[in-house]
Amino acid sequence: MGAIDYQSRIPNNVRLDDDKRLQRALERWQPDYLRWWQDMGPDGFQTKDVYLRTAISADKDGWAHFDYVKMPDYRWGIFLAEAEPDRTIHFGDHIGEPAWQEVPGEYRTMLRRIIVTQGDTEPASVEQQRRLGQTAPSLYDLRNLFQVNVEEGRHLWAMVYLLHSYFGKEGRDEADELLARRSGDADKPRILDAFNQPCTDWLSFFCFTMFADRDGKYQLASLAESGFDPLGRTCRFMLTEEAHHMFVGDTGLERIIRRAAELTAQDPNGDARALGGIDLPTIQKFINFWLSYCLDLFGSEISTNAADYFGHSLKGRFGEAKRYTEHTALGQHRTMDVIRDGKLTQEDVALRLAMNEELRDGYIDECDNAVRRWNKAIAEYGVNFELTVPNRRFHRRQGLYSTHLFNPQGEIIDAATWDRRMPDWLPSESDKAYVRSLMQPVYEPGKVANWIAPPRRGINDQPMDFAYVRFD
Ligand code: BYC
Ligand code: FE
Ligand code: FE
Repeated sequence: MGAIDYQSRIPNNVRLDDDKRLQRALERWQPDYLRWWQDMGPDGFQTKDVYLRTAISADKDGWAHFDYVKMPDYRWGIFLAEAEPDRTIHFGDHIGEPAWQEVPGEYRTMLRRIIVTQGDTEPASVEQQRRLGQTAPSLYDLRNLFQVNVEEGRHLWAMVYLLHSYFGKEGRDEADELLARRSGDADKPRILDAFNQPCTDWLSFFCFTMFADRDGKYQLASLAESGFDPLGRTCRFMLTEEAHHMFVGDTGLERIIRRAAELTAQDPNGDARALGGIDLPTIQKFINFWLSYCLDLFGSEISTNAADYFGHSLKGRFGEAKRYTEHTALGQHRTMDVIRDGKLTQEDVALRLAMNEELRDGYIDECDNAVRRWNKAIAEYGVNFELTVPNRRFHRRQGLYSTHLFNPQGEIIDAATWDRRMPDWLPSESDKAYVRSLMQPVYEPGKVANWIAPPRRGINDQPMDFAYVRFD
């Protein structure tokens, strides 16, 4: 399996040549995809050489090859992780049955919905980020943006492959719709809220790749456990690409935070803005905004959809095979904070109904760890400020907590308090305008904008002053 066929019009490791019908269907979709990329992909830069990695094998080691590529020439294709022989289903009601190689009829609609939801986020993120190239803080960052963009494009291909292969006419129609919805569009928006929010500055970009791509990691990991084997294998390979997206977000935020701390320490009044940086309180507000939208991406705390996905062996928990010993989740409960008569109280919820919340737990732990690391960096500069992860109930638009107002500590507050304190918690128009005012492109090799620290090392062991994007 491993090796990828690059001779075909659509690179793949799924023997596309052997299935002419499927190949023709995908080849019909390909020009529509390329038109979408030209219209909605990165604005400008399409004729520039970008130092990109391309998958050359789906093996765990040595799968990536780095070279200059013009983005429209990127070889978007279909790569699945290697099949495990004789794989059986390992969770839910179908434990012990051979993994499905075809879609079980009774779960067709449900699976299609999961795949469409996942697929929809990929082009959405490219649309959200399409103008960021014009204000990149360095060539290194510009290249990372485009790497993330082409790979999100490939993730769309991954889901379209599943729709075309396993869902017939309906699947092909859904694949067309994935190119028709538009992030933020009033009439044809993307499916999930976080993917309709504008992402027009680099602080937002790094928050997005830190927090939204990390939701991607958790969702893909739970789908990688799926009893529907082609979905599992598709998601396993996507996860190898996802690691870099989160690296971009995590290190990008860390670099902004370091620079903020450094400038705070340098300025006599401790004001990073006075020295052209982004101040730590503003960074906190951007974190609050994006993290709360990304917590929504896990769905309702109590969800019959989630219970069905798990019960039907379609979507497992994070690390289901490796980290759990009991795989039915029956007869078990978890305690959940719920609101009764306007007050928070705890109730026991059947574990299957709480699967979204279980997934959210691991995600929040990872965010906590990152913030602890960032706080260490701040302390290194002798600056007395600690970033925090807002409570999971803060600023929610979906789920149990969306019906009430909460402060970042997770306490219920009234509307007057919310209105008064909101400017301290979420980016105000003037915060956004300030951050936007800093967004001036730096395209000289080795140079970095003033509001962000340089990266620790280059991409693929290249030096920092390497021409990650060529402008000639
Ligand atoms: N916004 O039972 P509920 C990524 C809807 S990121 C708007 O709470 P469920 C990436 C829901 O659709 C990973 N609507 O939710 C990152 C339902 O609507 P209907 C993406 C929302 O189904 C960066 C209703 O509320 N992957 O890959 O248990 C760059 C009640 O549903 C939202 C996936 O999402 C929201 N946030 O769970 C690029 C995996 N949340 O049907 C890419 C596939 C819920 O009542 N998706 N609703 O009208 C799923 O597994 C589930 O659909 C969800 C929601 C976890 C999203
Ligand atoms: Fe993705
Ligand atoms: Fe991603």
